[in-house]
Amino acid sequence: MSKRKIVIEPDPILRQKSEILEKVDDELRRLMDDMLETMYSAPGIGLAAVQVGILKRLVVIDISKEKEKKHPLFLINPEIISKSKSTSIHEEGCLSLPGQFAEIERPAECQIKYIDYDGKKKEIKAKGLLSTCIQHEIDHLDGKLFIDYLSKLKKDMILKKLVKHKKELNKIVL
Ligand code: GNR
Ligand code: NI
Repeated sequence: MSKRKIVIEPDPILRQKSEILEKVDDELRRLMDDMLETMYSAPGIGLAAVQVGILKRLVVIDISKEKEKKHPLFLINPEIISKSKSTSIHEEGCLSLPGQFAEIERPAECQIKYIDYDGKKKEIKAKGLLSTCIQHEIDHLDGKLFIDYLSKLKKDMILKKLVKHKKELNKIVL
């Protein structure tokens, strides 16, 4: 397994739509393993393939707490089948928006279908943090970030900070 580099906003790739995967093979499983390692090391509770520069409809999630047993979820071609009318508000962060957090309102519950690590069709119903995280990740697959739900003023403030942050990062690398 190897850790991959996470793409930081602003970057045009984060705005592109990811493509459906046609087959589940060892190469894809290798990529999922790398994504999981990258997510755990960040640390984060979810990661979409586009965040490591790959425009495929692929997500890894693990919302288990530090002391609990790890419980990774691998979602290939995830699709929301239904969303609840009731909403909930969670503070969200994103590994592509380091240091930025905001309260975002989304449907409280969702039902999704996807293909799992072994290529089997699955369906799950999610609520709470898992539901929030799944919706955040599926947004990534459609080129959407949580800052898109904020007012233009708040969004521009965050983008300005990220431009500055990326310049600092480049100074260290170069
Ligand atoms: O690590 C993450 N935490 C998080 C917290 C609340 C709602 C969504 C998330 S996902 C985020 C990792 C990430 O950027 N996934 O795309
Ligand atoms: Ni994210």
